[in-house]
Amino acid sequence: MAKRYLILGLGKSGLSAARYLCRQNVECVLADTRSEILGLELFIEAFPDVKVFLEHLPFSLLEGVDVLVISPGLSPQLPLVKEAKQKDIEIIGDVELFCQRASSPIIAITGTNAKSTVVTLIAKIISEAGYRVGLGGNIGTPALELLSEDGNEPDYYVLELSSFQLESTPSLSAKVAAVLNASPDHMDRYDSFEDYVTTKQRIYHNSEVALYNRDDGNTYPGDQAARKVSFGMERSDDASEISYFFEQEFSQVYLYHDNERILSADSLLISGDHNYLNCLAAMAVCDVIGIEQEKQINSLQQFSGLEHRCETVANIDGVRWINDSKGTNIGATLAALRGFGKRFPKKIILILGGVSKDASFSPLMELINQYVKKVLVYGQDSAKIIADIEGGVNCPIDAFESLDQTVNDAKKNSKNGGLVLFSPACASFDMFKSFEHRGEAFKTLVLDAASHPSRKAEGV
Ligand code: UMA
Ligand code: ADP
Repeated sequence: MAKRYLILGLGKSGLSAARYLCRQNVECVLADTRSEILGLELFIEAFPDVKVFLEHLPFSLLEGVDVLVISPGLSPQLPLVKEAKQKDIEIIGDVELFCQRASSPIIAITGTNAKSTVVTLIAKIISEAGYRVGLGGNIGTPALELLSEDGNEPDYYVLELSSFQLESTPSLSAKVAAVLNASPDHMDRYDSFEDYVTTKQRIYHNSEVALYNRDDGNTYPGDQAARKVSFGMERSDDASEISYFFEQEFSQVYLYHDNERILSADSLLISGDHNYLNCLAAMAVCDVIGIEQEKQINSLQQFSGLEHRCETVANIDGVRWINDSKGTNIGATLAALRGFGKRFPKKIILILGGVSKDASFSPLMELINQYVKKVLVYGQDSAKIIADIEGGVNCPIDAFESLDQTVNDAKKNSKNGGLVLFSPACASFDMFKSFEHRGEAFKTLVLDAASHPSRKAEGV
């Protein structure tokens, strides 16, 4: 008998699941806890007979339902979802529907940080090597939108997967799967860090090759994959393992694959240890699928980094301004401080602020003490950030009401040869629609301050 679906959550991924199922004439009902949904009108125009429930979602919606398709942003603790579990209704996500249908090899990448950078690099290398590639998942394009209606598939799918998506994707069986790193994030959703790591590790299940980070034990796949490949900051001690790493020789850093020197870090447009790791991860994946090394190198050397990730906004009066708005957790901000710290010791003004997601900010203290001359804090969780770090840092910390005031203060306090690093270590939703919106706001404030120095300096 045909199954009946309830699609819960009508954001990008929920609507993609609804379109996918409705096009196949599968019986489904749509629901969302919100009262207004972007894109819903268009959906209803295309599928006027489908029932949609908004805001108040009674348990009776589950009557006759076989499968609940849950959106990644919705907590499994939502009463309706808990009730569905109690009733033994199958609960899956949009990526699960995709995995059930897709037949080209899937490269699946997760990690607390670096996912978007690494999947973008992999997709760029694959397509520049002449293959067709579908890039999607958490990076923005819902996985189901990569399936074309005529069934013509790309040669490879490259999926960025969040822990939320991995909660509800049991059929994933990747050609290559990677957990790039794991540090505390989304602690408002998971019971513990271990719980979060276990969810990330689901990506390895049934994978052909597992790629992990030797410097981060939480990424180790154990026996979950047929073959293991690893990358890290140093050469592996284990001779039996295929290993990617980088090494400094005099003042030059080189990227290696086993004993073979592949390229000099100076030939790349992106910099910082974290970005060298990202290139190594991309190379490891592309080697598994057999892409020629020369083609990989060409693509890596042309990549100038993604917007809002350690992006240089401007050099103004000898001060470099960095927009790292995608730094939404402590791990990302640590990577940014490590990346810039040695070049700007005690010359960094660090801007933190936003929604903490229940993280502790104390792991930032050591690098703040090494590299930062002043910390500026703004936004919803300012008091928590200050409480977490003030007992352990040796530089001033100032709090501001708005990002505007924060940028003005950074401008007043920065000196020739210094760096202002906007790497908030928090989510953006207290004041902005998204990390992109926050990054654009920061860039506008910086460039505006540059074109009207006296007006902005006065905070008018
Ligand atoms: N929401 C409700 N009620 C509902 C449904 C959703 O309040 O009934 C809220 C959610 O709590 C959330 C927001 O609406 O605050 C969006 O949630 P969603 O699940 O509908 O999101 P989509 O629009 O479908 O986008 C999702 C991913 N969003 C999340 O995981 C929160 C997008 O990742 C992803 O690009 C998209 O699918 C396509 O695959 C975004 C993200 O923030 C970038 N991801 C998190 C992260 O990177 O940290 C995991
Ligand atoms: P994600 O998609 O996992 O959020 P991004 O590539 O968008 O990853 O980068 C998110 C943040 O993490 C940015 O602040 C970026 O500078 C930082 N970052 C990038 N690569 C790494 C890495 N290898 N380790 C830690 N942080 C990283």
